[in-house]
Amino acid sequence: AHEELPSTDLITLTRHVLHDQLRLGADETGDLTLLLTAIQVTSKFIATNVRRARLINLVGIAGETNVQGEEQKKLDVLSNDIMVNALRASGRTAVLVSEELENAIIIEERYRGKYCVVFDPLDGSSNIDAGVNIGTIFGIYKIRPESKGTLEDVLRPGREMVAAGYTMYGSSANLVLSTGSGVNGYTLDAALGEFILTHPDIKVPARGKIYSFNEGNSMYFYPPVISYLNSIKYPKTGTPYSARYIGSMVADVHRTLLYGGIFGYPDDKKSKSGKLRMLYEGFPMAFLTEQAGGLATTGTKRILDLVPKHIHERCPVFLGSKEDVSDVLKFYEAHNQSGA
Ligand code: P6P
Repeated sequence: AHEELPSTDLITLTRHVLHDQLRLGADETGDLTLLLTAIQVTSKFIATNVRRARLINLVGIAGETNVQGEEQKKLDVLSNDIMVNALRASGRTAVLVSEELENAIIIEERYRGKYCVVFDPLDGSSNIDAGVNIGTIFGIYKIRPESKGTLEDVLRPGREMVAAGYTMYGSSANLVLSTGSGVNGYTLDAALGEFILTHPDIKVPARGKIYSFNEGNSMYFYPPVISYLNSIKYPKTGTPYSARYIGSMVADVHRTLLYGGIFGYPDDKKSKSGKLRMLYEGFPMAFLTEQAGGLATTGTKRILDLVPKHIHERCPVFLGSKEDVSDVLKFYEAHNQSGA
């Protein structure tokens, strides 16, 4: 049989974002559209390298040479270089923050634009050798008025982001994006080299039946987390939740957005601020979750209201279905009221 032919009315990411820009009104200069196109290209490039890595063992450690005798770059280092170069070359960025770089990059005058991009180029990369889904996570701030691009442009609450998204590299490449008016999912059609709209207007179910925590940290969990988990594992009525934990944030969040339930990486006695990074893991995933009708909290504060003091600051994360996250908040409130 013939391969499924695409409909004649293909909604590509570029077309969909352009439509968004037109909807946003004339004042949009197309800069965000161009920036998102640059990000789209990096996702395609990284997807190719991730797929190849599994074939020719590209994932060796940095410093070794491969069969061609080339300097071997770890996939996350390579992905970082791909993103930094493409974002700089787009001429639409002023400040870049990467999980791979100790310091922020301030783009030189010649290439400077009006957006700041914070990103984890290959989150979950420790899972590559096992063939587990990994991903690129990004968040975008518009530069503050009159600013030439400084750290202050990214040390801002997540609620000031204008866009956020991730690309998950698995059996296919899925790009999930919000520019502030809902969440859409696109799947890479490698033959066309285009991301095609496959999940329009993603909405997190009000409640799910899946919880996603690394329970290997249970001995360090604080009481509200232990009480919450017990309430869904040993429910007084109904059936227990299912446990699903992939250990790759993009994969765990993607499932949570589509199926509902809750993903959590709380702060505990071992990780005082949790493990996940505020700027380029917490904020983008919280932005997407809220845009999809869910909630994202630290347990005591809305994640998007946090203000990072430095670019690699960590924060606790509970995100997902509104009702499931509200249940966690009840245990934190009860705990705080008891003052225990
Ligand atoms: P743990 C991957 O290393 C990562 O940064 C996230 O993608 C993932 O959610 C988390 O860490 C997993 O951490 O401690 O459960 O292995």
